[in-house]
Amino acid sequence: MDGTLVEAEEIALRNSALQVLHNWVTTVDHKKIGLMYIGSSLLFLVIAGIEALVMRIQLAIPNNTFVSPQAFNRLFTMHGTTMVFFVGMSILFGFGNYLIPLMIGARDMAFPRLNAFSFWCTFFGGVLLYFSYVGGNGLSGAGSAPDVGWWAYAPLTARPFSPGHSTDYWTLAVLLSGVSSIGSAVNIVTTVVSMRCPGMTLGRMPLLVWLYTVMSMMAFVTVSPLTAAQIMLMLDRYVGSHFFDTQAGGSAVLWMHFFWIFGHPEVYILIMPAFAFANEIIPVFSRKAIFGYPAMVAASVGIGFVSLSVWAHHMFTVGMSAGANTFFVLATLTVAIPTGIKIFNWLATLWGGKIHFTTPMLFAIGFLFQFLLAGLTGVMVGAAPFDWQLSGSYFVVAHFHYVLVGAILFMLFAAFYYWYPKMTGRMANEALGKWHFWLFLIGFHVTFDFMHIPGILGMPRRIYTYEAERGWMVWNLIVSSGALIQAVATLIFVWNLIWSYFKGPLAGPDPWDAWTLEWSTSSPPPEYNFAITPVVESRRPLWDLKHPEDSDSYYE
Ligand code: HEM
Ligand SMILES: [Cu+2]
Repeated sequence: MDGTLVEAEEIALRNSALQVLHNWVTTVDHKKIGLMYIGSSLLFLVIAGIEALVMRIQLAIPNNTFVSPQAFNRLFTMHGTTMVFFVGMSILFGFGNYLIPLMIGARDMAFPRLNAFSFWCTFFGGVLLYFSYVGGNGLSGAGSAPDVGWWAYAPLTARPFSPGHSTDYWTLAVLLSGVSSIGSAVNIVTTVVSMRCPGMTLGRMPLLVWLYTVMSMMAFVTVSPLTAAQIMLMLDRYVGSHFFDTQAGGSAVLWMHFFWIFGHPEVYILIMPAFAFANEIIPVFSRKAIFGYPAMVAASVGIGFVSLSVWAHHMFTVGMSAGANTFFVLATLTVAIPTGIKIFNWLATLWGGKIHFTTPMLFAIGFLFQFLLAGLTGVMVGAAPFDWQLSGSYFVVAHFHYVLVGAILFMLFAAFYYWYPKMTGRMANEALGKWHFWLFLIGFHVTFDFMHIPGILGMPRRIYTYEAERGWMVWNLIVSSGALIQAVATLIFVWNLIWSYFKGPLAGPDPWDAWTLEWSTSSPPPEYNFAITPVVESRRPLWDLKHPEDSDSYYE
C-alpha cells in the first residue's frame, strides 16, 4: 500500500516537472521568453569565459604548450562569436523582452509567437555552433570547432582553405542568430509604436524604451546585410558561386564591407542597452530626475546614425583611397560629440544628488569611468595613422575589451542586481554583490589596463605563443592573473543569483523606491502584467502616485 502511494506521488511529481518544462518550452509570455534569453546567455557567458581563461593560461608564459596553435585559433573564434552573438545579443534582447512591455504599460509584445520563434532560433544557433566540436569534420574525422575568426574573412572561409564542416556550422549559427535578431528588432519597434498605455507619449517614454527602439532599428538595418552575406557564403561553399572568390572575379573586400557594415554598428547595438540601463539606474539612486531627457534622446538617435557610416575604420589597413580614409576618420571621431553629451548628462544627474551606493549603482559608476577611458583609446585608434601602427596589436584587444567588458558587462551586472527583485521576488544579497563588484573591478583593471602595454611593445593579437626574449612575459603574466580574479568574481555572482533565489529577503513590488511602471506591479509580475491598464501623466508615473504633493505632472 505504501509502495503504491509513493509511486503515485512520484508520477504526480514527474508529471508536474514535465508540465513545468512544457510550460516554458511552449510559452509566448514576454517575461518567460526574456528569462529564457537571459538564462541561455548566462550559460554561454560561462562557456565563452572559460575559453578566454584558457587563452590567457596559454599566453601567461612564453613558449607555452598548454593548447596547440590550431586549438588556439578555435578558441578565439568561438570566444568572439559566442560573446558577440550568443551572449551580447541574447542578453540584451532578454532584458528588452522582459522590461519593455512592463515599462510602457502593455500586457505583452506585439507579436508573442514571433518572440518565441526568435528565442528558439538563437538558442539553437548557439547549440549548433557548439555541436561543431563533435560534428565539425563530419563523420570521417574528429570534430573541430570553426577556426576562421569571428570576422571570418574571405578567402579563408572558401572550401579549399576551410574543408570539412566547421565553417558551415559557424555560418549557419550566425545566420540563425541573425534571423532571431531581425525578428526581435521588428517586434520591439512594433510594440513601442503600437502598444503604449494611455498617456505614454513619446516624450514620456522611459529612456530605456527610447534606446531600445533606436537599437532595434540599427539591428534591423545592419543585421540584414550580415545575414545576406551568410547566405552568399553558403552559396559559395555549397553550390560554387563566387561572391568572395577573387580568382573567379569575386571580391574578398566585399565580405569585409558586408561584415563591418554590421560589425561596427554592432558595438553600438551592444552598448545602447548599457546606456539604457544607466539611464534608469543612475537617476533612481541619485534620487533625481535624469538631467536633459531630450538631449539624451537626441544623442542616442545621433549615435545611431553616425555609427552606421563609419564601418570602414576597420579597413584602414586594406588600402582604401585617401579620400575614403579621411571620410571615415572624420565620421568616426564625430561619435565623440553625442557620446560626450551622454557622459555629461549622467554626471549632471549625479551632481548634487543623494547618492545611494547600492550594488547596481556601484557597477554604474564603474561603467561611467571605464567608458570614458575607452573613449580616449577609441579616439586614438580612430585616427588612421595611429591605427596603421596599432591595428592587429594587443592594444586593440585591450581597447575593445574596455568597451565590451568595462562598459557593457558592467552595466549588464548592474541591470541584473537592479531588476533581480522584480524578476524573482527576492532581493539579491548585497554583501555578495559588493564582493563581486570590487573583485571584478580589480580583475578588470589588472587584465585590461596592462593589456595595452604589450600592444605598444609590438605584441600582435591572435598569436598563440611568443619567445621569452621579446620581454612581454611580465605583462602577460599580470594580464592572465587579472583574468583569474574576474573568473572568481563571476563565480560569486552566479552563486549570488542562485542563493538569493531561495534565501534572499522578499522584495515587495518596489524595493528601490523607483518610478517607472514595472515597479507598480507585484514582484514577479502576474502573467497579464497589469490588472488595470495604467494611465500615465508624466515621465515618472510612480513618483506621481507616491508623491501627489510634488507630482511631475505639474511641471510638464
Ligand atoms: C571578461 C573577461 C574576458 C577576457 C579575459 C577575454 C579575453 C580575450 C582574449 C585573450 C582574446 C584573444 C585575443 C587575441 O589573441 O587576439 C579575446 C578576443 C575577443 N574577445 Fe574577449 N575576453 C573577455 C570578455 C569578452 C566579452 C564580454 C566580449 C564581448 C561581449 C569579448 C569579445 C571578444 C572578441 C570579439 C574577441 C576577438 C576574437 C577574435 O579575435 O577572433 N570578450 N578575448
Ligand atoms: Cu568600429
